[in-house]
Amino acid sequence: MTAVTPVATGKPDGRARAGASPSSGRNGLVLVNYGTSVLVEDDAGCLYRCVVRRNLWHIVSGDRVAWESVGTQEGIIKAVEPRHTVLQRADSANRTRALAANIDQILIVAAPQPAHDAFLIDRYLVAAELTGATPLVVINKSDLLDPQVADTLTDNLQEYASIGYVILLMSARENNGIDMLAQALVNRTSILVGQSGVGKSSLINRLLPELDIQIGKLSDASGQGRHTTTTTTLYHLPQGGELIDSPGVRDFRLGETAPADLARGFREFRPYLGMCRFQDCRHLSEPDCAVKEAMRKGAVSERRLASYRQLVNGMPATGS
Ligand SMILES: Nc1nc2c(ncn2[C@@H]2O[C@H](COP(=O)(O)OP(=O)(O)OP(=O)(O)O)[C@@H](O)[C@H]2O)c(=O)[nH]1
Ligand SMILES: [Mg+2]
Ligand SMILES: [Zn+2]
Repeated sequence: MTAVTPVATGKPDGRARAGASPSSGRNGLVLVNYGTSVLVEDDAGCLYRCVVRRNLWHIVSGDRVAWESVGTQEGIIKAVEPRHTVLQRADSANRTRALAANIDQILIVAAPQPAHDAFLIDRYLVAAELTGATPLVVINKSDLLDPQVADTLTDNLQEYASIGYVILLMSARENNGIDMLAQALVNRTSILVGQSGVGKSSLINRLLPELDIQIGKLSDASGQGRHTTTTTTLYHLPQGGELIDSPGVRDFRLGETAPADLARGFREFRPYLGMCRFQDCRHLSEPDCAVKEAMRKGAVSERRLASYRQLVNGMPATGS
């Protein structure tokens, strides 16, 4: 018999409770996917390790599932409910894989260290826009903001703020800005994404102090003592709402996306879409392009248009 992994839920007792009496046809929420099995929480807050058949291997944290119990703390997944949103990425073979489901907000975490990557932030913003989740840009490690780094970071942040994205500046280390983050999470399902080492798990530790997730050590040259997150895990927040921690990424590839959809993913382009000379304008080098004209007038940033073009050019040929 497989033991149920003890995952703190952020509920008062903070521990997995033993399963109720076996019955069939139950509903539940997927907290963690381990590959061939998942950790499911039923409506009473009890945790079960459930086997996943091959045809359902794509289920992820945040999925609502129908399952059947086998024994007291185990089960089998029968079906997955339709998702209202899904965050997905493409692997190196361009196959799309879901990362988390039914999320309302995507918290894109960046920091002065490791150096932020505006193109990566742009790709997450597009993914959020296209699935219908609200993106928030979270800048952690504000305690490390020296004037040099602050300049480029501030330029990028102003760009995002000017097109309507919410930016939250905080320090998990100094416990600054955490209340503001907590408020933004109430009664919503949110996921933390971003590069490895930006402090995603450290933020969860601040929000759920009883959890004590082991966190990574960026400066540990030996590589020992690193606790980089390896599984995507859903936690319940004490004030209501769910927060999903995810492993850090070096790269985040969008799945195959048509240029028209990519353009919609850049929210500041929207007023100009449909106004180009050609109906199927891809806003690359076509004449009389309204998006390019908007850039000339300063309404669209040159850097964001370059990001969009890099995405269009990087898509497989069938994506056009
Ligand atoms: N100076 C400073 N360091 C921080 C802050 N937040 C986290 N760190 C440090 O940054 C390192 C990485 O933190 P993690 O929370 O493990 O980062 P992560 O984003 O979860 O990393 P992955 O799990 O690999 O994706 C640790 O050494 C933390 O102590 C902060 O606000 N300021
Ligand atoms: Mg982590
Ligand atoms: Zn155009």
